[in-house]
Amino acid sequence: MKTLKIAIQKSGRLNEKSVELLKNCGLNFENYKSSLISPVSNFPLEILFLRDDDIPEYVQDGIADLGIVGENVIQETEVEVSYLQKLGFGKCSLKIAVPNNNTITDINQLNGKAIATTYPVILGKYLKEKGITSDIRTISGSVEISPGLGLSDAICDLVSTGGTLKSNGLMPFADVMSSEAVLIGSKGSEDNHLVQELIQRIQSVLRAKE
Ligand code: PRT
Ligand code: ZN
Repeated sequence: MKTLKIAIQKSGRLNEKSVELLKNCGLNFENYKSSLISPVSNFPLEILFLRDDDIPEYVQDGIADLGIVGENVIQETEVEVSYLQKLGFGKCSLKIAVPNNNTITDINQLNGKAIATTYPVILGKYLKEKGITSDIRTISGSVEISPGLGLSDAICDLVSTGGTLKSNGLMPFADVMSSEAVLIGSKGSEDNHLVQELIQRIQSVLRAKE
């Protein structure tokens, strides 16, 4: 029987909940922070610990059969994978936010404005649908400080509590997408009976939490 591989985040916001979910599925494995791969002793499965950004491609390319990652990362990387199950954690929304003292009241006023983001693909599609042409500035982090530094007129970033926007003098202006952690699989992985078995275990863990 072929051993399956599931990719989860090595460290960060989704790591703990991903590990907890798999443990609650009755899977026995060591959660060594230093190892990149952990065998499961009671199921033909190996766990790969990766940067979240790499998970969609690993799954698309079949290096991992399954992955747990935020929908935002999947959409941004534009991979072809199967969505198998929403997991109910890692919830957040991708929002456009503007400085509190702004004069923007209508989304069309973003025309010609500079928007800083780490999500240029999703933001680009959203603006195109609305017929808006903005100057999308892709930066790799600390997006929230960019309006204050005069680098952009607005930002597009993930928001959960809203505390980060607030402490940077920004207010949410438009919802681009909502996201949560999902289980994804390589195309066709859903036909594998071990994958089916895991999905069923995950679904009963989720049901027990309701
Ligand atoms: O190292 P690696 O590349 O694996 O991790 P990462 O640093 O890229 O991601 P990480 O661990 O920060 O987030 C992993 C996933 O968690 C994201 O892709 C989302 O799907 C999900 N998630 C849920 C969030 C948030 N909530 C969130 N609030 N990801 C990031 N944030 C950040 C946001 O970017 C902003 O800087 O938190 C800040 C805002 O939080 P609030 O609570 O102040 O609104
Ligand atoms: Zn990342």
